[in-house]
Amino acid sequence: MKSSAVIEVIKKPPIAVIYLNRPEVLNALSDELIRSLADALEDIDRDDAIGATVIAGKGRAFAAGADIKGMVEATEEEMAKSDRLALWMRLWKAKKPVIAAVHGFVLGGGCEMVMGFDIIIASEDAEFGQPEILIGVMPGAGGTQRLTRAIGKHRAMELVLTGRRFSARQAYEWGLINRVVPREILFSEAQTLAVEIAKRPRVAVMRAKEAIKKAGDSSTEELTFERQLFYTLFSTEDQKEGMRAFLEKREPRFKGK
Ligand code: DAK
Repeated sequence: MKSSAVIEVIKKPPIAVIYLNRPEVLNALSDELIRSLADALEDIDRDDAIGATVIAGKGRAFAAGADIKGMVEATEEEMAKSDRLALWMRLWKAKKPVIAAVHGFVLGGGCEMVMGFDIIIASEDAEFGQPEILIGVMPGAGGTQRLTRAIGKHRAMELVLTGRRFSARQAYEWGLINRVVPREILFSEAQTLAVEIAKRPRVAVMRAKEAIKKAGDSSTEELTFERQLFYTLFSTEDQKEGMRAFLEKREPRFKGK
């Protein structure tokens, strides 16, 4: 699997490492990036030399969310037609374990992406959040479902309705992530764990992953329900105002419609 302009793929059997590589926009998750990542994970699933993957971000963030530029002017109909959820679902269908090694901003779709992966290791500087409400929308890639499952209804409600960010330490205390480590050892921690898992019997690892997801992950139906609500917001004035305000670097003026 080759690297593309927006991701870098390095195979170091028995593991693979994938870097999100749009540092100039804090690794904003464009459709092209998600498609490249899904292609890479599917290639890794077919590669007998690889048993686990580490995903990390280049630059000062893991990912600040889906690419707002690519959504700002979309209509509800266009969003529904784009079928982005199907694209994102490909990421979470990876059969081999995926370990996210996150630092800096882990926001919106960035947070949603890693919640759908298998293990999350964060550096002390990582900041999580679902800030979509601040730009006139709501989480649309599993945030309302997976965050609620992980940390409970009341905490998820406060975070999603305010858009406030929370620290790696807080994420750990709430049970959202596996551990918090100093930035200098983030990558080596993730890599060591990936190698350990990659050395375990491959088929048993994949079956165990599948079984745990059945017990603790969101169903396609739940994600579809959330996505439909998310798309309806693209017919509101507040979505246009919120996203335009972000891109124009000004405060939004919401009207409640
Ligand atoms: N999209 C596009 N560009 C972004 C971006 C984003 N999400 N986040 C940052 N950037 C760009 C900025 O515009 C800026 O670009 P230039 O002005 O330099 O051209 C550059 O990255 C650096 O950002 P800042 O200058 O803003 O850096 P600061 O340190 O001042 O602030 C920040 C960092 C992370 C606090 C801030 O950038 C920020 O608030 N970013 C937006 C965070 C956000 O709102 N994220 C949620 C986006 S909505 C779905 C799938 C996915 C989703 C929904 C549905 N389906 C499958 C249905 C997900 C939706 C979202 O994630």
